[in-house]
Amino acid sequence: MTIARAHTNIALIKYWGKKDPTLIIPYANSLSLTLDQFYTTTEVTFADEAAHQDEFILNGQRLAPKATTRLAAFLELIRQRARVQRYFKVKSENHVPTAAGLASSASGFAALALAASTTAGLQLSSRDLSRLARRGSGSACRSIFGGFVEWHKGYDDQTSYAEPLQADQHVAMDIGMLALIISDQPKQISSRKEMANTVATSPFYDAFIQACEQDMIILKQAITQNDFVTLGQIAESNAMKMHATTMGAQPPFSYFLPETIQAIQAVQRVRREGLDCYYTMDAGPNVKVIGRASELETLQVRLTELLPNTPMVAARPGPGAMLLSD
Ligand code: 2P0
Repeated sequence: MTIARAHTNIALIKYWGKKDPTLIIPYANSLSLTLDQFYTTTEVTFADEAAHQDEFILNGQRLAPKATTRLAAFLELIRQRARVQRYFKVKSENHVPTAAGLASSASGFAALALAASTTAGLQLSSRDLSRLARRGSGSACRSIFGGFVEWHKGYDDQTSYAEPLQADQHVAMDIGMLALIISDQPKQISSRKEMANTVATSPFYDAFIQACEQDMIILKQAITQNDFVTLGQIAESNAMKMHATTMGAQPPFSYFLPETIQAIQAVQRVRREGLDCYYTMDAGPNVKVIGRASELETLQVRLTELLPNTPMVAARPGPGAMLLSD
């Protein structure tokens, strides 16, 4: 039995849009921070010889076959590479604090890539594991690594993978995040669907991709120079540019809820009061606040005064995917 664990990651430069939807090759490089508080633990074994499909148990619940198409296609890819015929039994637990409503496809596919490829007898380098995880979900390729991670868009299956920034660079930064739980409801439109529609219809999309290139240069410089303020400013700006693309799409769409705006205004207010903090958002209404790890508790106390009904979870940089047992 193989057990693997992978942590989720939050992008500071967002991945939004696929050049190749089959191979999941993005239009731009992205850069994320892997977090310690949210992770998936996945156990994989071979099913009995007689089994005629893969079996998935998520958080103790067996998934219906129609909910497993994407997972089964991913395992099929591993079977082909390893030249094995046997189906798999997969048991997965998402350790995301109750009602967090945070995306789990990144940690989920990263943990599954490691556990299933190990079970199948593939001994992949971290880079090849990252390439494999990418085929399950784009952001999963970044969860193979800890700390600050860049996904190089590349141009084909071989050249599109994630890579950690130098370990000494990420240890130097005093950084953490507060996840503000605005809503725990399933998202209205999946990121996969909305990013495809944005690429196809939004006149702002090209401008976003160009901005990502510039933002990436400045952000990487900020990490190297341990410049927290510039990092926060760029992350905030990049996230809002991503969300602007969906408003320009046809039909226009936004992941914002009224409470999202209130949370953003609270972050802006705390910043005016003198505590450095910045917001970012992914394909949902929740707000992640980037703060200094050493000031995270103070930040949480002040934001809780301003947003008393919003649960918050504090997280710090987390590790890459790991085997717990093989
Ligand atoms: C990111 N997001 O960089 C961006 C920002 C959401 C907003 O990666 O279709 O679940 O499986 O490749 O990885 C969410 O997209 O999409 C995502 P697929 P994924 O974190």
